[in-house]
Amino acid sequence: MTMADADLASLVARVVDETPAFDMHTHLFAPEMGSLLLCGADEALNFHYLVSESFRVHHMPYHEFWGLSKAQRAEVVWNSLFRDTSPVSEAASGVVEIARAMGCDTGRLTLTALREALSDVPTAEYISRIMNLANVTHIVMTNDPFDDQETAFWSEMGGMDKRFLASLRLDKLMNQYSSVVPVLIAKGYEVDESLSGRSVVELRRFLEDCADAVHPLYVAFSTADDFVYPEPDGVRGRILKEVVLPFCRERGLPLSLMMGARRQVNPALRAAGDSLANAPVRPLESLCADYPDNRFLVSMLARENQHALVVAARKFHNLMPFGCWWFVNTDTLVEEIIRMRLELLGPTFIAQHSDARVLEHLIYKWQRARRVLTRVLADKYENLQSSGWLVTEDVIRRDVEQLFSGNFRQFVGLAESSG
Ligand code: HDL
Ligand code: ZN
Repeated sequence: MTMADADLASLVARVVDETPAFDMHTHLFAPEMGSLLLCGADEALNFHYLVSESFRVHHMPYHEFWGLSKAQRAEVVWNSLFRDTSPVSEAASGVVEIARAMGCDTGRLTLTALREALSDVPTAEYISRIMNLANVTHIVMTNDPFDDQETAFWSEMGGMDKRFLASLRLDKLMNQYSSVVPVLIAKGYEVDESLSGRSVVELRRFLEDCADAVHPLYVAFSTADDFVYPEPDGVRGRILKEVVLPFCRERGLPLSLMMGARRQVNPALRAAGDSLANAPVRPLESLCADYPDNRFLVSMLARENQHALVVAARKFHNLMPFGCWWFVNTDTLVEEIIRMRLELLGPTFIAQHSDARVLEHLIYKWQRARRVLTRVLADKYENLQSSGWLVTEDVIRRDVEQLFSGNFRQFVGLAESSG
């Protein structure tokens, strides 16, 4: 029995809202990792997306802005984006959505009210409150083996909040190898810049030791538009071929390639200084073809690359597109990307990740993702139903569960029952 379009749309909305998400890429950390887990109004207003947008309003000299305290910078951002202009950007409107979800009167929102409504201390209860509001069951961290502040906690990872899971992020190893050689040597690994002698064996041991410490769900690194494969003589190409790919295959870990991030275009903006690049997809196709027993989680930063990525995923089932990353995580582009993927892949990809840097980001990033996915899925199911296909609540729930968690869990080999 077919449903009226309006009934179908509200059913899709309810199922999408009710379906928990597995947030497979964030910059959040387990509460046991202390100040690494950011939360509260001042952290939210110091989010680098807002910092860069605020400079377009206040035009302060960079050194003057960075010379302020975090609270003072939050005030500058607040005045620029919420007092002197309207918070219509993705990141600024997200703060309003966070405030509303946390009980503020957003019709007359003030910085004081926002500071009172959010907590600067990520207690277990506060974390649960935020995760429940976002309907997120698990959070995958971005774990950098070359960040001493973070690795200081690695020996205690086993006893941490089980909702926080690890990924092993290798940007420095893959993109700045010569700079980490002395660090690796100091850690007791016999490596050199030319990858001679025992370097390959020792880099493999380094990865094994990292994985034994954090038990990552996947390994990841980002590239700009410079990713070349095969690159038999290049350092990154050799580390990829001789160390990372065999390590991932034998350990059963997908490799996540996050392509098109051009770092520090404006260093004066610090974390906000990165931009994007139009990255080639052909090297990725060759990689997937040459390594059918490796699995690749891929997100691309440039809008221009999204279509080619989806078509590549049609060619290689060991390629799993994920999320709408960073500069394409806007309503317009998320809708475009989700439609493109559904129309070319069906519900066989990972719909979204939050990339949250501040705990409360989970609220608006997932609220936003659910709103767009509801719009797109309702449209697709209406089309299906108009062709006589039976669309039921069970069918919708199965598809949304796959998009929000199942496709990721199956791709990384995580059993459904693991919490
Ligand atoms: O490289 C990455 O994982 C990116 O997500 C960067 O961390 C970026 O600064 C970011 O936070 N994007 O949302
Ligand atoms: Zn990220």
